[in-house]
Amino acid sequence: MGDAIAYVRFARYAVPLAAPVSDAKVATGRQRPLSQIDVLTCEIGTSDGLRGLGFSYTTRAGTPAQYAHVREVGESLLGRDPSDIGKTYEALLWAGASVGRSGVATQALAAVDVALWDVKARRAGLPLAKLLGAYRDSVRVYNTSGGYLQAPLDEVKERASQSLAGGIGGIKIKVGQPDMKEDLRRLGAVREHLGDGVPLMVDANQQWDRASALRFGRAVEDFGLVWIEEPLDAYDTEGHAQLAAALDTPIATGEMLTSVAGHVDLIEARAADVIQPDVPRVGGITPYLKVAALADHAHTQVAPHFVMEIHVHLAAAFPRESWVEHIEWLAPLFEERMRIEGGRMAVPDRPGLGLSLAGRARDRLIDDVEFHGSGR
Ligand code: SMN
Ligand code: MG
Repeated sequence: MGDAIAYVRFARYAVPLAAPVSDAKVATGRQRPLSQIDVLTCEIGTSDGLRGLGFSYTTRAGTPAQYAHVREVGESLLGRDPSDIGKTYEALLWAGASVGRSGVATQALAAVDVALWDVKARRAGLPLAKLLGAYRDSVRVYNTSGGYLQAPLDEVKERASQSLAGGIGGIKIKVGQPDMKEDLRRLGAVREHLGDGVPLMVDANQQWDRASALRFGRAVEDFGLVWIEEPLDAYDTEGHAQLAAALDTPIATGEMLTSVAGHVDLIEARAADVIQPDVPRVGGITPYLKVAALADHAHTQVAPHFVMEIHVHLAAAFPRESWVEHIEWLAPLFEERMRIEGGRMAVPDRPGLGLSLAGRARDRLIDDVEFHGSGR
């Protein structure tokens, strides 16, 4: 007799940042500084006594809509075999077919999908990376959270030094300000501070036009950057392809895309050297694995965006070694801490994702709902 989903809880949390951060979207006046991350969690309990935890997130807006969506379609999880992830995902897609197969709808399903993968790996008694098939037991890790634009240069340098002293292997800083000279000044100073040997990336958060991106890219060819991230609008596939062909420095993008189809466009157009899918944004681990397989088939690198807690497993299970992104913002929600040493993040050796909700997460709770099966 198969196992069955007996309990589902959805909850939404607001996790404030220690201090607001600004990227280029703030510098160009398109967004306000980011002061919190909104998170949708999904907890699943099964009749075999297994548990699973998944989550999705948004910045600035969206989690209330995701929560409303799973409140409507989530009860239909009860009684389903938690091992049949693809079938269950499809059933939820059909239940919410009116709102489509991308964006808010599938970001909401991401929380469910991640929880189901967590159940599956826990049942096997394996870390998720091992269930999928790991190539390594740790992944190179770079820090982003110290390199935002509101931070004065001295603070960026200080945070970078702290990161490296704490075992982080690379540093990413934000660029894309209206005054490109200011970007180049900060980048030059950080490169000088770190020395040539430290892997360094920049992230323009989509704020250049094609000509500016090319100008910046040419100006920094000698910096040996690991990549230039989101130089252009996230949907400008052709512009990214032209830029990637024109520059030696690798181009990275993909964090904003909310469907497999969006990533297929990038991969087929050879628009990026490094594809950056994000499990919650792309709709879960199930669609992420499709993107990763297609990227690998096209000999393209994959460096997942944000949520290191999930992505360390997926990056460890990808044939080409790349990077995971160290951003500590979700730490208040979880009991466990990621282990970082020698420039690498260790894959947790606990079953599943190796995550549990911290008791103190209750302080960040906004709303929750539970569904209970009749029991068998
Ligand atoms: C970023 C965006 C959204 C959440 C976390 C981080 C950022 C990055 O653009 O790529 O680091
Ligand atoms: Mg980015």
